[in-house]
Amino acid sequence: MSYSYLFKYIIIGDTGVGKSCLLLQFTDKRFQPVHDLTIGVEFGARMINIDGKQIKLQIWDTAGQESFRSITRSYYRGAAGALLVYDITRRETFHHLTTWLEDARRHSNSTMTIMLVGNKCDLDSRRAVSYEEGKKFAQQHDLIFLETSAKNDENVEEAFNYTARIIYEKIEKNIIDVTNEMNGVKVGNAPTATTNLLDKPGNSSEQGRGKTCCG
Ligand SMILES: Nc1nc2c(ncn2[C@@H]2O[C@H](COP(=O)(O)OP(=O)(O)OP(=O)(O)O)[C@@H](O)[C@H]2O)c(=O)[nH]1
Ligand SMILES: [Mg+2]
Repeated sequence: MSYSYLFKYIIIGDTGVGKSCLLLQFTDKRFQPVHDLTIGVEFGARMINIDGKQIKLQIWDTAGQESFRSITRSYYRGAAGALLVYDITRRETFHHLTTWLEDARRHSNSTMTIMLVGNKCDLDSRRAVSYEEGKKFAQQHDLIFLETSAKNDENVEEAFNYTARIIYEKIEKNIIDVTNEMNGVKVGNAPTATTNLLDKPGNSSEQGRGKTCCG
């Protein structure tokens, strides 16, 4: 399957916030109720469609546990997009965003697009961080923002797609230099417009998940 562009993403945030579940919902349309702790880094991929162009998303799902932090750092470089995730029911995961952001900014390229994701919005009765607080933090730090539920598949597509659209617009405006692969974008060989038949999970042979190093 050819694509016009390949975008590399990284998913970061504290352990247990739902990073792997967001990826699983996006690639496989499934929810995993048990915390299957990520060791090192896992990998997922899916095709999406923007303005009639096939875009392949290659997504690195990192381990939130502190002991894996140095492995995570080596994945920032070469990412075009990052999903920075916290859990709306656990306030400490929101507090730690500043540290995550410092790490992301220090180790990534300057054009990386960061989407702030407040996950588990289905657990509204246990909410510890308001929507407004999330939104304000995003505005202060120049991030895009969405609340999601990996469980109920709310805003999951949007989180990945919205990030891709911003990256796509940065390419169109020459803000991202696509000749430098360290910017997390690869130009493919699909010159013509395609239908969006493949813009669905489960329909693409390019889709997949896997495990990589565990340091
Ligand atoms: N209610 C609810 N639970 C969720 C949601 N997303 C994830 N969970 C649960 O939260 C737990 C942790 O999810 P994971 O996706 O494994 O968390 P993670 O961020 O990948 O954690 P690490 O791999 O340790 O960094 C699991 O028990 C999930 O079922 C959600 O949107 N709503
Ligand atoms: Mg995980």
